[in-house]
Amino acid sequence: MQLGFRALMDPLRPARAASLESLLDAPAGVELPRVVPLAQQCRELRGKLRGELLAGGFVWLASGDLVTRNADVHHPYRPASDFFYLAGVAEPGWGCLLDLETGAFTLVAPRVPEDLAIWSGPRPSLDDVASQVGADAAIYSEDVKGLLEAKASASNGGGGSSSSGLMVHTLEEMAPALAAAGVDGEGSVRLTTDFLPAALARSRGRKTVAEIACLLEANRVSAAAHEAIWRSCRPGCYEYQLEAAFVSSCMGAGLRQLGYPAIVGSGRNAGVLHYDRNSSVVGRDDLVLVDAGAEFRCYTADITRTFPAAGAFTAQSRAVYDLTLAMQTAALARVQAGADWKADVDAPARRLMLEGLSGMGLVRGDIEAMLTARVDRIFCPHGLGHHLGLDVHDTSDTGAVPATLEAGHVVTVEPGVYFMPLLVQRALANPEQRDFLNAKELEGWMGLGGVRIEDNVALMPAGVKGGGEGAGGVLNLTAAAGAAPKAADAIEAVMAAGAAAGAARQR
Ligand SMILES: [Mn+2]
Repeated sequence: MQLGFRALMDPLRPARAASLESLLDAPAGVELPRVVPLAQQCRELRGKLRGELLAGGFVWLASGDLVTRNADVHHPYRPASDFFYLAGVAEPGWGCLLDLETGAFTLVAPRVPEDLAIWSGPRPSLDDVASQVGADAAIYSEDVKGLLEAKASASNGGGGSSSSGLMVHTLEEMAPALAAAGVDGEGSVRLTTDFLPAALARSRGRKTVAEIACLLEANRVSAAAHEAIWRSCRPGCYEYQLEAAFVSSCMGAGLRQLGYPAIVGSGRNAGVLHYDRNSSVVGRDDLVLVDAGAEFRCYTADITRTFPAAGAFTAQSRAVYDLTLAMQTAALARVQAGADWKADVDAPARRLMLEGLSGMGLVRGDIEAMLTARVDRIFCPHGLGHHLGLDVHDTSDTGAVPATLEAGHVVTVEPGVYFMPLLVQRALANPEQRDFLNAKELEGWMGLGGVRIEDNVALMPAGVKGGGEGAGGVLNLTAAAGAAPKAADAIEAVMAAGAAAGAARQR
């Protein structure tokens, strides 16, 4: 079904239309960011955080402990994001101290019983870990108190030290680990949680090129893993078997952990936003929505693709798919430094969705009136995206939802069109919304579940070679990954090749 979405796109900035294709693929002439040694990456981030905390004193962060799964079994370990950001260490029970005056960085290791080596193998040597992440020293936790008290008595006035003591900046959830090392905020070492949360949010919200390189690496592996699912999908399999194909592809490529539980929803499950039961049988006529991403150095990709289980879109599923892709194309074209997320990126995509649904005969009436009545929210109840980094819903000064886009921001762009029974039923019972819906026609679309298409986009920091401010500096990390194409025809082609290879193996 041709609905003429291109004509509906109405770019806010006509000049940008010419470079639209460059947003969909790796922009020509843009040098892709490269992963740098971990020590270099962390040293730069420590310097950046120091710039956010103008006063002196120390920063204390802790890696966090193993989390119990059941009895004496633990979940796979993942360090606290704020700790890993500065320290680059992925070991439970560690801490770190950043001297804000000198920049000296000290890792703090837990003292563990020697017998633990029998069960868990030898601990890494303190010096090895310190040199790997560019730390100036590594000490055991019993030496933390002495280090801080010596610093407090050596300093007299200025910076973070004064007659009232040495200031240690930390986060509420990380103070207990410091207390366990004998520093409880009484005496000459004072603790404060007033400044560090905002400083971390500001710093983490604007990525360095090295961090963007980590996200690109996560995207490379994750995009290829999405394709692996398309090639292996056979109707009649369980959703979790597609999840297994994703995990296998990521681990095979060297990335062991996902950034969040993989969402693999077929049929109506595709319309469940955070569906991760992944336990249904995939039907021949189903669309399958997969939202999954692996972590590289704890930086996660967050990619969504939707494909037809049997390898070919129907006219109906193709119409919804193409509409969603048109929404994403329109939103991507507006991602640039200075753009207002809600007005410039989110709103145009919603307007476009209502135009499309209207063309399909599913809604009717004036588009502006529908937006006022929040009819768009029936079919797309979530925002167009969020910040992305060490956390899948990453932190920034405005929280996970972007406000005004800036150089250094990395965001997801993820429009969706869903047919959720609960939301449609509610709308049909709502006098402000029901007249906009074509209930009879909608019935025939509910089995589709939904479509979401999600890419990760970096606004390259100013001064980066090949990037810089403005449109030229916007890099679609998922497109640059060179896998998991979005055009419906391209998806069908990958699936056809996968099916042919599978048949050849069977012969
Ligand atoms: Mn997302």
